[in-house]
Amino acid sequence: MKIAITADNHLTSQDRNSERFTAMEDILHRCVEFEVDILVIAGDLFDHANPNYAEFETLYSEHAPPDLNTFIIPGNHDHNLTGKGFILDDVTVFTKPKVLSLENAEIQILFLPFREGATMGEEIAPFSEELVPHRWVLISHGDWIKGEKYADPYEPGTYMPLSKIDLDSYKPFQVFLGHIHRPSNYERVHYPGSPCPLDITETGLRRFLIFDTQNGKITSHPVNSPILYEEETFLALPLENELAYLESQIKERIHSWSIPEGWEDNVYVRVNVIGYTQNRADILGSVNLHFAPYHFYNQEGPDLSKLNYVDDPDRAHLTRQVKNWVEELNWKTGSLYPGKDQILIEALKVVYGA
Ligand SMILES: [Mn+2]
Repeated sequence: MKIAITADNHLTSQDRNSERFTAMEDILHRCVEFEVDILVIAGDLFDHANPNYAEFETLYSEHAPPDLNTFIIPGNHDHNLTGKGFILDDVTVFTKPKVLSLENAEIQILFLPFREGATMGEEIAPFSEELVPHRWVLISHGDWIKGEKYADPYEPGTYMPLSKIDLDSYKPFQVFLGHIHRPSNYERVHYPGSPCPLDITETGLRRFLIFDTQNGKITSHPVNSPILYEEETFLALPLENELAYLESQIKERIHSWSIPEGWEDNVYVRVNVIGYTQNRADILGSVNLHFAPYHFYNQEGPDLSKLNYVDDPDRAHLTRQVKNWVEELNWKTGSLYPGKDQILIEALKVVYGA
């Protein structure tokens, strides 16, 4: 049995955000393609508490495979979502915690709708006798707290937390959560992420997940969202081959997006170039050329406001020297340390006095 998981679709109306409906449509098409049996929407299907059920239903009726069963839980945005809003037989909303035992799959699914002020641990506890360790899957909407301790649920900004203690006590096989829009995986905890970005802060390729109960495997599948955002900053240096230096960074960064061929037109990118150059116009030309297959976010064009023109052979020589030193540094990586790029930027501020 194949279970597709999405969340945080944040549908408003076709008028306001047709792109979010298009991303949902793509997921439904992929459900046909992959012969998905169950589609799970782990909260925030709708952006707000008075959703337009009918527009979703129209889309669903047109594109969902006929034998698909869809299970939805409310998230913090659509917390009062109700099954009464849907007239489709194959769409079920769980407004209360519910254990579903899948026939032939030897697996239980616990659906925990978002409940304000609750922790996931509290909501799982009543089912602890019923759930078979390592043979059940959790679907909910909230924050995964990485630490060993419970986070204070009353602390602002924490939504229905799930802790490591909960995982260790109740032993779900896998956990699929809505709420965090960035696609992420932490051991057993998986956020499919928003399938269509809500704004420029939600960068990168979007995805949904498929959990195959046959082999227990989870696969990630890109969503052909009509909007994808990227934001990139490049460092220009007054080297002899400064354009080649910039171009290699740009190529590397675009490659790292992993945008499938033919999706270039979906990408809206914000580009900053900082640093020092001997020719600002050449830099602009190079950026425009390499990003030509994509759109600039908000039609803003690349931001070169922090790119300084320099014409000083001595300082250029120093720049090359410093760049080599930094590159040769045996430097620790990790969030506690500044990256080599940051070190270079700070060093060049000294060289150029700005
Ligand atoms: Mn959300």
